Amino acid sequence: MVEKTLSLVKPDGVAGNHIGEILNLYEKEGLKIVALKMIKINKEFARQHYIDLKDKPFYQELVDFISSGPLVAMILEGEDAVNTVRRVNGATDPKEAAEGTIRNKYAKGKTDNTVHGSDSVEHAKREISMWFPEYLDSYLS
Ligand code: YYY
Ligand code: MG
Repeated sequence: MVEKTLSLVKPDGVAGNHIGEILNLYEKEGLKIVALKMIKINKEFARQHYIDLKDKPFYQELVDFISSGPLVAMILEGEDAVNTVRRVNGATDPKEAAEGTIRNKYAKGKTDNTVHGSDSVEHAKREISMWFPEYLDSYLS
């Protein structure tokens, strides 16, 4: 099924000059970048993005990290986009990320792991409406 998903190049990926390579990896998989922006989010927005993890011991550290500097947010569209992005991103812990995945190449740790990808079509819809309200207004209404 053709789906949309949300991907983030997290602050470590931006600081490390990996934006171009990451976009290239997604495009090489046949995914279309249909919306794209660089922003720095505040802590309240970060808490909302990761609300499902609010009871985890690493929640505060995660919120601090994702709001620590500019990041790149995008909507990717394509066949099986949710799973495709998660496969290209690699496992959450870079030590477990397969060869050639973004996290294998660039991620330093479990928190500063370079990229985010929505984990389901349902969550992708929620995340897209949070990160790209203007996209929903202009393209999908
Ligand atoms: O979807 P994914 O990003 O691969 O992992 P999640 O389990 O949704 O966790 C979100 C985010 O939380 C992860 O990308 C890094 C951070 N995190 C962490 O800092 N420490 C952990 N033990 C697990 C996850
Ligand atoms: Mg997740």
